[in-house]
Amino acid sequence: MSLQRQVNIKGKSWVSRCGHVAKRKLWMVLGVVVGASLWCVSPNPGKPGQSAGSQPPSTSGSPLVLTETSGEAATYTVSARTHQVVRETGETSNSRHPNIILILADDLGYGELGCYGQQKIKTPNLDRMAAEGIRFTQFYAGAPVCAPSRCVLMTGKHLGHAAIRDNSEVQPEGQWPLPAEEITIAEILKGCGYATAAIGKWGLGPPGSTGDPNAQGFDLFFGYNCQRHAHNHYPSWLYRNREKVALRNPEFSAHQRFPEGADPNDPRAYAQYIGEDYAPDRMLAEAIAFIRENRDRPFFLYYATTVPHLALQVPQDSLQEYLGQFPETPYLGDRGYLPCFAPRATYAAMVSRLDRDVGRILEEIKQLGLDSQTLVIFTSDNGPTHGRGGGPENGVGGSDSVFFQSAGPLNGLKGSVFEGGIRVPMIARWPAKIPAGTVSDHVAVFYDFLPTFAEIVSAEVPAEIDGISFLPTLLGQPERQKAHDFLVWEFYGYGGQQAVRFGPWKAIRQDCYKSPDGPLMLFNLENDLGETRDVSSEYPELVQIAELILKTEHRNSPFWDFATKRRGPPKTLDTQVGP
Ligand SMILES: [Ca+2]
Repeated sequence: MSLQRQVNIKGKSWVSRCGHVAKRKLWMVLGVVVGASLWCVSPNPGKPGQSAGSQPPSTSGSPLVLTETSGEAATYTVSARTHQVVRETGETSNSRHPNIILILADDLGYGELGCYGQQKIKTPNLDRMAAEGIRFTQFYAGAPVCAPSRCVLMTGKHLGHAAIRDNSEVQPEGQWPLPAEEITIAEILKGCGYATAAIGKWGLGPPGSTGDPNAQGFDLFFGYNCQRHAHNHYPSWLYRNREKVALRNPEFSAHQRFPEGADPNDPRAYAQYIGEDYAPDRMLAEAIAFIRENRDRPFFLYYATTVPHLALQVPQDSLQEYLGQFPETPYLGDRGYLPCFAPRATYAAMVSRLDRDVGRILEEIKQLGLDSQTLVIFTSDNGPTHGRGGGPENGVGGSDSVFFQSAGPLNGLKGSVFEGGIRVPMIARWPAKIPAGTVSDHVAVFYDFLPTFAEIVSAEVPAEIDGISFLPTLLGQPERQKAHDFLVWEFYGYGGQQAVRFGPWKAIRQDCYKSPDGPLMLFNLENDLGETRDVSSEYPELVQIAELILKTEHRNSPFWDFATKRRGPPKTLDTQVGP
């Protein structure tokens, strides 16, 4: 059925073929046409025996041919068994759009889940989610750091086209905002009747700006608006929409050195970096409440947890699971963030607690009877934490991506367009639709989320997006799956970097601010997944193709440009523009 409806998103007239909402219109038409002569047709017909006025027929009636508002003729019958109107296609009135829960970890590496090969950190819930659903082996983040990656996710445009191409802080808080005209996933789903919530870390514009989550399609926002604020997992407040909600934590900086004279081997000396309300716990509670409140209608929950991003902080009950399991050197705060008595145990405990939280969300869905009508996706916004190789002496904030082999077999960490910075775990579970235990090597990327969700709800997508829906892969129909000719990253942080993946090939340029036309490296991921052997001199024609793709896919930005060394937007917002 191709019922179309006009919706208005940000002053633009938007044609949306949203089955659920459109069907309501149809039911109204049917109610008028059919109700008078047969019985009152509604999306929720009264149960037999209820005094709802008229009674459903006891047997299926003659087929009813109606012209839908699209002009198409369609045949309907009334099911004797379920008392529902059935379209010729078999579609019933109680079919509704699925709920969508998109869980985004922060700085979780490709190798940090058991189902992706992790040996030291336990992630039983995510491993089970993968066993019950699908696991992608070649899934890519939008960017190697937070804000641009989230911009790509929300808008369906790669970094060569995206509005936000680096982390760019503005004063007094927050990051440079998404422009008003950008169409987000949340706006598309909201336009299709979804309740929408963003819970966790936002990073795409301060409260009251054009990038405020409430101005970008989310009915509810709860969490950290500013990425810097999210450096502390025990903040003294979080936002609910634009209001500050107090937490039972003292105010303290997330970047401190261990006090001189204190004993680094005394765990009690670190108590000052732990509060009472762990922000991820509060965010989980909000997520569960949102799910419960919206159990009877389609909902979209974007759950952007702040874990396992630094600082290293975790409640004691989770820490206990790992204390004493690894050789430890107390971290004293000399490489940023907060001192930590047992940094490895703390990191592992943070990931396992996140895994526990995912398990709780899945359990809630099950308890509410929503299991089969809820698509749950888990992924990460970029690769694992860095720091000159990431070892125990170098890792930023006491992290140790070498010890945990956080990037698995990949080269590079957060901030790099080598695979380790951008290839991320991606698991999806939807019991009624996704065949259990599937592993897919389909090459997909953050900018595919928007068209995938749009396809699920039969909505139009904005004309200028770069993504391709991976719904066929989810549904176990690889023969229907369209492939990307190439993927592109054009990242303006960490010296400036570009990358393009086409087939098994990956071309990379670093230090773009120094040499915008510097040489491209070329790797063959099929036989060199670790990107250790540059074969650009052997395949000059492939280098030329990569060069052409990067040039063609670049769109000028007012804020970022390698050649003129424009490194970002202004540090303050001149005008606070919002609804
Ligand atoms: Ca991140």
